[in-house]
Amino acid sequence: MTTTAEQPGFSTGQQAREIDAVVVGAGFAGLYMLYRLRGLGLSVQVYEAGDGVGGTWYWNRYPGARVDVKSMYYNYSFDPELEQEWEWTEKLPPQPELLRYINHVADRFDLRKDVQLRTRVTAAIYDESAARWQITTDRGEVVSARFAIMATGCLSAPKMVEVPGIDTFRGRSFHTGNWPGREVDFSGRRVAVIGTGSSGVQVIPLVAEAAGELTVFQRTANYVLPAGNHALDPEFQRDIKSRYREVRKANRESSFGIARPEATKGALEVSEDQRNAFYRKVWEDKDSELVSMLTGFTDTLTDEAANETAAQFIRDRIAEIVKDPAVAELLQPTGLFGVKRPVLGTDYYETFNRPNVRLVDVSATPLTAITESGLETTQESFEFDDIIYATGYDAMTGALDAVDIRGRGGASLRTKWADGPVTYLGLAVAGFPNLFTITGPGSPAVLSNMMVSIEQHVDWVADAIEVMRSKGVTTMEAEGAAEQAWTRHVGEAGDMTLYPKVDSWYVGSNVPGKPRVMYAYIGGVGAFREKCDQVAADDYEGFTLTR
Ligand code: N01
Repeated sequence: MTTTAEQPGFSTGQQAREIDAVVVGAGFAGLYMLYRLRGLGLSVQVYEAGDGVGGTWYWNRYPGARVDVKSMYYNYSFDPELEQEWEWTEKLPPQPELLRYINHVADRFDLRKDVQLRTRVTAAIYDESAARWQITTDRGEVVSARFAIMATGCLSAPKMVEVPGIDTFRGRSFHTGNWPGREVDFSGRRVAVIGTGSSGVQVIPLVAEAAGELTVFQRTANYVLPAGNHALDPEFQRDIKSRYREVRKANRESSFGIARPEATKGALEVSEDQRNAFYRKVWEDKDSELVSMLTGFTDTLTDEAANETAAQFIRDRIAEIVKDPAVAELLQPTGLFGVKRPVLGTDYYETFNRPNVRLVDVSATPLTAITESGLETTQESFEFDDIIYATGYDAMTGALDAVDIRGRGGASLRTKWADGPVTYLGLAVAGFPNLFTITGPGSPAVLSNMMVSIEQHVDWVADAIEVMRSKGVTTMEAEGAAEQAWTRHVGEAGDMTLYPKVDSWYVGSNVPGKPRVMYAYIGGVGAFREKCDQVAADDYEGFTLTR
């Protein structure tokens, strides 16, 4: 909209590049934020570093990349026609289909005209006298916006290995989270994959099929459950579409953003046979969810002995699949199940039966260097044509830390978060008025179906901006006490579970020097939504609104 004096607190539209809102990132979050803000009549500029929209599904173009939440639940719910007209083809859609979907959304709602691609936001500086954000890009542009909305993604700042020599390697190097947009041919080549998280588990079987030799460098074995992916049954798709409102509501009110039958008993309250029958059903059922194994009993995520029953069931399956007992043993995780991100795989363990695949345990013999011709561990030198880094992300805070964000008094967000992120509801930060983080640290985000969390956060922010406008409010800012209390609550909720007991990116331990705290809120998307709605209903309790 062209902002006018009748709408107090908004730009007058007289200065070039004075706009209402900047949105950083054009993934699922950024595009929906644009859609909502445009619906309110705001002038919006979206900046996106990639040369296409899609966020995660633009960058993760590696072979085998696919989402591990069912297609029917991993899509936008905001437009009833969109959700009816789009036909999903698989239970777990592959990256190209997801990218087609998000491009379809961009075209269908004419979103591209406000998205500037190939542009990275480098700084966001708050100008207190004007109550506006000065946003600078790597193209040297500066815009002034009333609102700065960071839709930068939770897993979008790739992390490399911490050994010297990465730039010296003369072969081809890839990071799964920054994969080229062309097909990469591995036929007959000697390939290394470092990392066995979700990305490694997806890429390894497909590279193994093509490569001459594949060497997998594993530091921590992962619990990998069968994905059970299959072509989507048209009847199932029709059924969900016929009752989508009810399905969406149930997902929104659930814990993980995927409605599940409520568990009533602990794993140790039933007999071993009953327990194992449940685990086997989940393992074999092609309609299982990523969270099925976690949600069958009340205590899998809170009680070590209960957790161990699921862990042992999976170890036993690994031993059945992998023929070489020494390799099987290396692939069997020893830690807790499910509190490091659970992983779905297709033919993952079977891949280690192939004659061209070797597993190297880099917990026993750590990587020491990347060399011109390959890499070295404490025990051996390896030569490769290609190295694939499936080494993950500086999660939750990495993409925000990459921007120089300065609030009141020039205070830096990086400095404020030096001991771990402090936010109110993962949405806002004291000292940073009118800056919102979509699925920011301290929100359920990565501990949920991301689509449910993204839509909830975007809707909350858009609704708040609408209320501000109707009441003539210029700035909305989290109060220090509210964010301290919320951040404490996020930590305490984590402490009631087994999550903090395990090294993982959920607690920041994958990045050397990163503060060890709980980066996401485990209280569940249903409870979190209620809290956010309550805050709004109570005149934005915990926020200071300035006229
Ligand atoms: O990253 P990760 P990812 N030396 O951090 C290893 C989402 N996702 O990209 O476990 C040796 O999980 C590291 O070892 P360790 C999903 O939320 C979803 O796989 O730290 N190894 C680990 O094995 C997921 O959780 C989908 O000991 C090193 C691996 O690299 C998140 O993204 C698909 C090392 C990193 O695993 C991140 O997944 C893909 C070193 N120096 C991703 N540094 C789906 O929807 C790291 N490692 C299916």
